[in-house]
Amino acid sequence: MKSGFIAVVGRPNVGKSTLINKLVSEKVAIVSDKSGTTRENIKGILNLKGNQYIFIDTPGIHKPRNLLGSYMTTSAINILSEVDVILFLLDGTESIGNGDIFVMERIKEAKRVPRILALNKIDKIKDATLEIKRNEIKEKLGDFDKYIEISGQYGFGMERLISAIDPFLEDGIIFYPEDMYTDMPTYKIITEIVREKILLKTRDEIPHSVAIEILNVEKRGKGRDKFDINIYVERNSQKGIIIGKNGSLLKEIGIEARADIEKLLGISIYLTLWVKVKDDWRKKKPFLKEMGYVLEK
Ligand SMILES: Nc1nc2c(ncn2[C@@H]2O[C@H](COP(=O)(O)OP(=O)(O)OP(=O)(O)O)[C@@H](O)[C@H]2O)c(=O)[nH]1
Ligand SMILES: [Mg+2]
Repeated sequence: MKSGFIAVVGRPNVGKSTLINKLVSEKVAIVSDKSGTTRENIKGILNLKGNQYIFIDTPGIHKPRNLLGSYMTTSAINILSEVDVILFLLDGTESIGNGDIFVMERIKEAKRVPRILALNKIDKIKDATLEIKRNEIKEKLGDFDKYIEISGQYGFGMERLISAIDPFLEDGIIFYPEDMYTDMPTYKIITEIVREKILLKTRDEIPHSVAIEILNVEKRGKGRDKFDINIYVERNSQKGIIIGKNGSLLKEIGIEARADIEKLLGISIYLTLWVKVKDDWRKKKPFLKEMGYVLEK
């Protein structure tokens, strides 16, 4: 029996969360085409052939523009020193830029642990380009303990990825029960479901300006449980957009979120969404603390 903690890191949008969901075969982390989807470290646990792989999904490492951004990037960087393996993910459809080099520098600063480089999204890359990529990686990022090419979305290269990690697992302890695939509490998963629906239906600054909080849960015995959820935005104009014409967008968000929450909980619920404005909340420490976006001491 072996186990290990594997930090999955990289720039925003390279496919970290998609990969972890695929590995764990469960939707642990929300995914979207917008950079900055993941805000916190999230564990996705895979039990395979007696081994336990604890993958840690991390927020994309970027140059922060506010306190929320610093929290996100710092969470990802801090975890680098606490794991057995670092899995650095690159988006194969893009050339290696300053963002990737910045991540590499942070990896080099962390405690030395095995480093695996995974070139992701190869479903979109021609074979001939792969050779060029390999050279570009060597030149710009240096050498890794292992190098693999994968597609998290389509599940290409998952066995090779597991085989690349295997030599670095530690003997002995299994940390989590076999039926546990994440350490995220149910209430957190619920707020993430709502956030995902908004991410998928809005654009520009709105997805980044949204924070979700469960205001109240009323357990009603034989009746349906009632959930009241707050959606915080930073501006009045954003509130209008999320609500939509005659409440149409908020209604759509509610219908889709309720369906997913019901699936998660295995019961029918009532869901009411409230949109509230908190000016510039991403810059305000007390509010970030309330939302859980602060580093543990
Ligand atoms: N073609 C292709 N697209 C992918 C693949 N993996 C992820 N994507 C897409 O890339 C986008 C970003 O995916 P995420 O998994 O949210 O990326 P992330 O690295 O977790 O992003 P952040 O949480 O913002 O740091 C989404 O639109 C995915 O559908 C892949 O293997 N192939
Ligand atoms: Mg993510």
